[in-house]
Amino acid sequence: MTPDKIQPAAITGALTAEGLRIGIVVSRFNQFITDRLLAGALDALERSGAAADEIEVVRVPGSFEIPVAAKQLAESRHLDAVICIGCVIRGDTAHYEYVAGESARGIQLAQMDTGVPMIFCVLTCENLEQAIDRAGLKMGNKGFEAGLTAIEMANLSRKLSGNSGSGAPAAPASRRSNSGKNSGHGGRR
Ligand code: INI
Repeated sequence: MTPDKIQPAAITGALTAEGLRIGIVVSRFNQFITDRLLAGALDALERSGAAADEIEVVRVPGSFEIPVAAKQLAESRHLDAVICIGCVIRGDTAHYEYVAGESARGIQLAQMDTGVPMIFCVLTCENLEQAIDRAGLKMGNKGFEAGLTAIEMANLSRKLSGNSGSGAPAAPASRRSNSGKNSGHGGRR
């Protein structure tokens, strides 16, 4: 006879955005696409109960610039999550590889440095058609998915860091200037 399997309860993040502070960094490059992703993200946040004045939108020139803005935004505004929106489309040269790769790498570094969940909503497409399909056509809207992911991760992060909600205190300056060594939320909230 096999022993009963244990079923530990999983810690999960709720899908309600009430009381969350969310940042969105959006690239102007391929703005035809990124504006639609932004609209999808805002739709997800609004329908989940987010307040307009708790959402901070920042625009940057291209996907390459997203990481530094996302990091600064997360650190200075005490956000629960940051959605990073961009669109990289392959061209004739290797430029695409550098922009897409460094954007992804930088966003990951930013979230590990700050401890603030950063949602990767940078499309990396072979052509414009693929991008359009992911910005509200055949493949849905990846911005909407990113909005939901931000909400889940923000709530999960609050639980894991033992913080139940609003009123996040500023991270002490000493910690902020020491980013990279601060692997968690630390004094951020
Ligand atoms: N930026 C993008 O967001 N998508 C692209 O497809 C792209 N391409 O192909 O060049 C792009 N380049 C600009 C880049 O992000 C920087 O803004 C630029 O290199 C200045 O640092």
